[in-house]
Amino acid sequence: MKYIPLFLLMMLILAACGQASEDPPAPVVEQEAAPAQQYEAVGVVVGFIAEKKFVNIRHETIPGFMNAMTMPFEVKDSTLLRGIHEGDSIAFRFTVAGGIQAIEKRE
Ligand SMILES: [Cu+2]
Repeated sequence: MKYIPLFLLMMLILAACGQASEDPPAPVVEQEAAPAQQYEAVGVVVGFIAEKKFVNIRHETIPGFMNAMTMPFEVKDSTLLRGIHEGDSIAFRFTVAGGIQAIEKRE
């Protein structure tokens, strides 16, 4: 009965293969960086801080981000604040890490 050991060996190999294939696949690492989430908001300019590197804004509720409040926002580039004055109603777009990316007066 020489075929029995061979049969058992085959079973062992198959079992080993089966075991290997049950290992969870290696996680796929997402290499593409997601673009930073941008938020749109409206508010009123309350003041400027540190040579217009920051603008204090009384902003309305920003859906999915925060309730209405007055807070300073960093500005990507102080030239964005040209023509923007205290008391202006504004619409602006920002990212959490990059600050205000665009700002404009509202009618
Ligand atoms: Cu806020």
